[in-house]
Amino acid sequence: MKKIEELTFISRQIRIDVVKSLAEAGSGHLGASLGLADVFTVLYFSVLNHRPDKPLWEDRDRLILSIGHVAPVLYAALANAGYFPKQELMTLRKLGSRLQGHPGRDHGLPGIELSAGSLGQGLSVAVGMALAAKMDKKLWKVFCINGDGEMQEGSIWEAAMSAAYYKLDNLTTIVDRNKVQIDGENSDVMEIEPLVDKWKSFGWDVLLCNGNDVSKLLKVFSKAKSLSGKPKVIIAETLMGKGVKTIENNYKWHGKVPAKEDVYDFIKQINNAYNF
Ligand SMILES: Cc1ncc(C[n+]2csc(CCOP(=O)(O)OP(=O)(O)O)c2C)c(N)n1
Ligand SMILES: [Mg+2]
Repeated sequence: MKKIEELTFISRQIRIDVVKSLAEAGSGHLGASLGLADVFTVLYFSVLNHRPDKPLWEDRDRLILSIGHVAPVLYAALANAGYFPKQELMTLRKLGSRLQGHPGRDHGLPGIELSAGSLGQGLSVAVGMALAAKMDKKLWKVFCINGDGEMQEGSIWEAAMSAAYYKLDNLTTIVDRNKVQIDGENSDVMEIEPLVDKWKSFGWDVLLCNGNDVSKLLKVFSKAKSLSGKPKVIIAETLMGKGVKTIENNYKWHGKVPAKEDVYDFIKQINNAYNF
């Protein structure tokens, strides 16, 4: 099987797992979890240097999820990569589960690098880790996932400024550019454009990419890897709800889940999107 076909197959599985686990939970964030399925697939199955059998391997690349609300796609990627048994996905948000609505390091789930949920913090943590790696002369890399609504947090720009100052070319952040957030379009809440110019002016290398195309994502990560001297940001253009046509690009699905009786239809739509 070709690499791209394999990754595409995995991203479909991750989308299905996200839908099933959220429907079982009865609450949570479906929209951006579906939108980010391709980014997580490419990261966990191609880009990251990691060992699911040894989650705390010292030389692993670190993936910092700043937008903790998309925990379902992180959990689905980790389970499919072999960090923990897939059946545990169905315990999402249940009392006592290691899979809480937002990731918590102290819940004992392997592969979780940061307790997250309060927006605007992950990039600062990623900067600290990347700086630590540089100081210790370690070769591992740091990747961060941010939301576009999250760009409205002032702390993002403080972190961005420091990353450029310290020339952290071992840091790549991915901005989920779905153009929507909890209450509507980013531009109706607080415009974040011109986003490329903003990052450039903060001293970052900026790459734009279709975040719902695994082959384009592979290329952009490879391009990012080849750049040195500055931190890198990949602005990944995604669709909220990607794969389930009837909910795509609708901000009302930021924090909604399908009813159990709709799961079959949602999975059917995902399979149709993949010509399955
Ligand atoms: C500091 C903070 N403020 C508000 C929230 C509530 N909140 C959770 S997700 C979200 C929307 C963020 O927008 P975006 O990053 O675009 O995520 P998307 O809606 O695309 O999933 C908000 C306001 C939060 N988690 N943390
Ligand atoms: Mg958004």
